[in-house]
Amino acid sequence: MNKKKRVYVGLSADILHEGHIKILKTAAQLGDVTVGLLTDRAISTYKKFPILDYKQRAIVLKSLKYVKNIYPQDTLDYTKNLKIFKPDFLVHGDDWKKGIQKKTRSSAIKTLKKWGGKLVEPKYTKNISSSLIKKKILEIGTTPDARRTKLKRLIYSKDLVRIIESHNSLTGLIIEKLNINKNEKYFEFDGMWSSSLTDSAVRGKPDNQSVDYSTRILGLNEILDVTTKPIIFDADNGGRIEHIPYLIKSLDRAGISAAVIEDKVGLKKNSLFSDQSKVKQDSIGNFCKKIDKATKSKISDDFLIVARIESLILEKGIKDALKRAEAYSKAGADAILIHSKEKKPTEIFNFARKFKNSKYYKPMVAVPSTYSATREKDLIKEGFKIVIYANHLLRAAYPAMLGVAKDILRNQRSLESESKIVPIKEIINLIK
Ligand code: SPV
Ligand code: MG
Repeated sequence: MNKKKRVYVGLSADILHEGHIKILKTAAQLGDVTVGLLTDRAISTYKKFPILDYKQRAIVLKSLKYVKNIYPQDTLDYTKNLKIFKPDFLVHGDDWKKGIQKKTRSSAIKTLKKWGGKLVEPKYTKNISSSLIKKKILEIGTTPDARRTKLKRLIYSKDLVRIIESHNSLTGLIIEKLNINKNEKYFEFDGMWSSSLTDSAVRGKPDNQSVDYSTRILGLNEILDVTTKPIIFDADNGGRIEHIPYLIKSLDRAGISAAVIEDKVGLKKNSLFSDQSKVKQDSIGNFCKKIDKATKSKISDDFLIVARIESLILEKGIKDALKRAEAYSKAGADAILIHSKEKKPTEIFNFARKFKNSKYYKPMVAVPSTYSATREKDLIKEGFKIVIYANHLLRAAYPAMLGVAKDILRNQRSLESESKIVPIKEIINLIK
């Protein structure tokens, strides 16, 4: 056994299990082991976001007798780190011969060849994997602290945090569980938007704060019961300044990650209505006081206050939006949501280009409801950090329900609707 040999092992090691130990033991028998520890960003490109952050995972690994060094691996691809360490051996479980990591394996083999490095592939340990354990953890649930902090971690480690509206537990479960692989990349929704519009619509009420915060938070609790992903709460204009501390504390305590507060006053009207003539925007001074109050009401540092600017909705122009963004940022907002109801993203992109270079820059949030042709890659290019698909699951459900209800009326039976609805078995299996 030559202890001088260099051995490289790429790991996520979010939940350390016997499969990892087997690999590390094999690696340590070959030489000095450097673990290329995948960063949160690297992990998010091919599987679920890690429960433990990079630092926490590094501490655990460092204490193992098989591990000599730890080095960050910031892509799923090994090439960069292999070139740095030029290991004699790369050790990886043989599970990567199939699936999303197949290409990564081929490029690692090609790179190793350059200096005669060898790939060692211990047999994959069956019936144990982080993904399996995570599935079990989902069944147990999460803590408010772990859920709340996730949004901040996602903002730091992903190019774009992808959020979609959830108006009940069932939509929450879809968001929680759905993921796809496309072009060797992993895609999922990172969290949920608690929308005032859809929260009101499912209760048959207009989006004008007829549904009060307490009712909405009760609904949120049901979503919290069955999911672990972060939630962003649409707080409208936050209500009266005197009430803000109670709202923020309730949300924060429940494990919600952020509250979006918009700079409008008076009777609330949804921003996507074409007639905004009676809608008033708050003064900068007044709204800054609200932001300041909200910021000071946080219990946890990880809870984020997002200031939502309605200048473009109210046709006040980019200059006004920018002035407000800087003021709100100075007042303590953690992020800025710039809203628009244009068909094209031109105005929010013009805003973003300027705000990106401001010394008061904060992460920007986009809500592409009307400019839906805009791709996520373009939002990333313009510097947005969060995208919110604000109402899409309700908009999907409503026509589907209406169509089937109509068909049953027309046919006086439900047979003709069978092809449009899922078998009862699927619903039973969905919720076990
Ligand atoms: C919501 O979803 O309730 C929002 C976004 O606030 S919008 O409907 O575009 O105003
Ligand atoms: Mg709303």
